[in-house]
Amino acid sequence: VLQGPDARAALTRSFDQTPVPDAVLARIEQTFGEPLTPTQVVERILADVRARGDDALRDWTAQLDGTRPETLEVTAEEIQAAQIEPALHEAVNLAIRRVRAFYQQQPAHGFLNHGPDGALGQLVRPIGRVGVYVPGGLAPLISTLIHTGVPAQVAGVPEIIVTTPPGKDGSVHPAILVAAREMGITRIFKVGGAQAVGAMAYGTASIPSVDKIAGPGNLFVVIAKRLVYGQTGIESLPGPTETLVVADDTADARYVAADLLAQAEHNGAEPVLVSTSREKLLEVQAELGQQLENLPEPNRTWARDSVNARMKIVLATDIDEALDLANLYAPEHLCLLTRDPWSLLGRVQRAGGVFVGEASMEALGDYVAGPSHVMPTGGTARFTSPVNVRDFQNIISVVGVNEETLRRIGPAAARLARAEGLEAHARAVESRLGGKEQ
Ligand code: HSO
Ligand code: ZN
Repeated sequence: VLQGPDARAALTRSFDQTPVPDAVLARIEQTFGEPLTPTQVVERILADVRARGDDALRDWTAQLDGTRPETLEVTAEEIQAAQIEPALHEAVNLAIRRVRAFYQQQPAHGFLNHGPDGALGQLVRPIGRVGVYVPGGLAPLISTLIHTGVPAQVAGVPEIIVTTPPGKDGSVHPAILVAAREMGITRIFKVGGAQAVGAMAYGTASIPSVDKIAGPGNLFVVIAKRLVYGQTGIESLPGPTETLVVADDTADARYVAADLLAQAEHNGAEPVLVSTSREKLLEVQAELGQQLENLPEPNRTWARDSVNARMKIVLATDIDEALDLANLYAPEHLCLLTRDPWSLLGRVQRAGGVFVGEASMEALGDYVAGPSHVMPTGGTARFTSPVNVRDFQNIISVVGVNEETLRRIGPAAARLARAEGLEAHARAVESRLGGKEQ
């Protein structure tokens, strides 16, 4: 149990120095025959995709996902034929509807103010083509397609493509295909990992390059997104998930444990518990042990790995310190299981999402609450936001002043230009001001 300065140290993060799990390093060495860093691996993959296009995608997919897709694109017939049980299909539709309804409320319009100055404003335009990365791996994240694609659609993006790693049998989970169909998305590619990011950045014969790549992924996907930025846009760097639960003495230990385990079963997850009560910490730890035992495999192994490798347990002196620590850590998810959680909202400064009270568990937010579950991880909530409509729009500044205004403000521009040593700028302004022949 961490306290005081130790707790602060444990919750102070460095994105660049996040330790790479041993299992990942071992897998790299096994695959490449030498101990490369994840960044070196991604650089190799990206260079290969750039040079060899589709063939590189097939080779890396065979190597890393254990299946070789001859055609990379899911056919229209496959999408059309995909079926899932009716209750799941309804759940997919409910999620789509609720995420859409949520983002339709986000103000995302421009302005153009015609006033005495003429007109100044901002045009808002959707991004042309967006690539959504849907993680596969341990679990096919059906909901991630919805939680990334729907905000893009609300923004007005005309073309959305999807990449997702195929399962060992070479197929994409039918629920992902059904969700895409319900959303009206028609282009889905069976490629994941850094190679998918490379394909969307550079384009290949099968996969068109996109203007922006969105969606979460594992360490390699995050590194790849960072490396291709500039060639294409990225919305943020959402990586392995994390949840920080603030629990006081009134919290129900069963719920606290359940919420921590729910995130722990994600690959690479970091569960954090901050409590103001030592008894509660002990209670939750006992609950955690028990609930872990009751999880079926393979989930138990996944969750236990996160708990053993990365879980942090903190005892705070009071609720103020608990919130300070939460703001320091800047968690992807901040869950408030306290006496009066609404009273704490004003103290929340840094988090991807805040989950207020017992009825609003993070797992609900993962699926059907409304806001996108793609939220900033790794402490990036200090400067970025959950996926939202603005991620899929560009702003274009409009400058349209009238002549009267030009006469009033032009001389200042010319003066600033000469102070910068930029004579041609000054003359461009003065040529319109008259009286000063060049
Ligand atoms: N909690 C994950 C998202 C997710 N959970 C998808 C289930 N499916 C990252 O926020
Ligand atoms: Zn989740």
